[in-house]
Amino acid sequence: MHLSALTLASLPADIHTPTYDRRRHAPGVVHLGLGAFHRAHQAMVFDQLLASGDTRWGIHGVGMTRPDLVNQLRAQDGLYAVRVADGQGLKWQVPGALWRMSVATTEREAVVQAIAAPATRWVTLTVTEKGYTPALGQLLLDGLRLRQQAGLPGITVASCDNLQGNGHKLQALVKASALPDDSSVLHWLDAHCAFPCSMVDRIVPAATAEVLAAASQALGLRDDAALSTEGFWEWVIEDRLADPADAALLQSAGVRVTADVHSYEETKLRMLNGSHTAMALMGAITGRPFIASCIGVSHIQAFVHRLMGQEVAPHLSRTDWREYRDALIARFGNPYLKHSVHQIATDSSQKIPQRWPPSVLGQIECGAGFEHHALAAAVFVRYTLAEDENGQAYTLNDPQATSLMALGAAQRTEPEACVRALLSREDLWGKRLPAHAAWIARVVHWHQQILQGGVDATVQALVQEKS
Ligand code: CS2
Repeated sequence: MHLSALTLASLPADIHTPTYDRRRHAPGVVHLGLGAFHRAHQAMVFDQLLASGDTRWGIHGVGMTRPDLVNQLRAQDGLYAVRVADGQGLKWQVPGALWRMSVATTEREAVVQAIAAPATRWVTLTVTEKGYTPALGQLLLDGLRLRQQAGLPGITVASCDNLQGNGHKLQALVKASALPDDSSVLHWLDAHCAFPCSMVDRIVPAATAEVLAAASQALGLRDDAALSTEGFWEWVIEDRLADPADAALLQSAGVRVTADVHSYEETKLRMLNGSHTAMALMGAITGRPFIASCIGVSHIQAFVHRLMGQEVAPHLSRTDWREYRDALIARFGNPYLKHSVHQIATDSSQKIPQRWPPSVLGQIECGAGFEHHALAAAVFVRYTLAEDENGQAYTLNDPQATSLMALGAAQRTEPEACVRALLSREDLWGKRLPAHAAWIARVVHWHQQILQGGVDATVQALVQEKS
């Protein structure tokens, strides 16, 4: 038997389940990008608000392309279990905020109508870095225009993707979709809708067979949509909401609503996500499957510690970075999170621009070293070979895979030219680094070391150098 509305009552008493009515009200939130992250993060915040008696936080979840997850969730009435586990303990919970589901590619009209529905007050997005396309802008604009035409109130449209200034990017994308004679919708967007920037954080790996098995053990029911996450979560959102009263509500559920999201965004992107990408690429090449297997290796841990402390931290506006760094190292080591390095290495070409170059440029500006980032960049070059150090092939899952692999293949015969070609790409490194001779020279150096001695020996050599 599956987890569903019918079987919910049969769950063991220690599993927290929704007690509020999930059928009587229309959803107040449309979420675009119904992946693992949203279900174990924001959906659990909205679950808390629903549990407090506020019926406006049910979610219409939208899968952007693939129907499989939406189909599984439909078969389970939007219910799924989340294992929250780390050094502090382990518990299972079934959040109940997901009320409706659609797939954007095949049910676009339903999504537009959901955005335009009178009960909708928020649209939240986790569509990944590569999701910010004109098609997304058009989808949102079509729904928002219907609201304007119907005389409905404006809404909050909150990008929650790992992009710096994500709210500004989304607002610009939506506005760019409007035609020149659409000026009335543009005025309405400015006057009535809010596009706050937002930083979200919780490590939520794609579910594994082990998690699904643990779920059926804990629930006594089959759950094809179960997830595993850590206890830690953070949501920082700019205090620019269409309904200003939402700020206090979100705060009551543990969300930080502030004028200064920027400092949280930059810290998280460069420390957490920057380290993640470096470890993921190292893991892919050395054959270590999970982030926990990478951080468990002393020289990789030392590398990440130094990357954050020496090259990232000096350019952050947040002063509590030491605590943040140490907490991150513990989070990366969480043995319950089987966070696949290949999952994080996915779309590296879209992730690197936010995660690494800002710190390198910061170091260059103050005349300081950037060896850790240069080594990470060299690891990325080696990664484009699509074969680990044991000769095992892997897939580059990236919108730029074809061009990256075409450039990367040359490293077998002409390594330096290959590094130079990959470092010349402004889509990855921005405008300044491709012209920075010292940066290129250091990446070339570390890449040579990697090809000669392997990733582990190279990382070891760097962390043994005096800091
Ligand atoms: C990861 C993130 O896959 C990735 O690129 O770095 O998903 C990371 O786990 C989250 O941002 C943590 O909040």
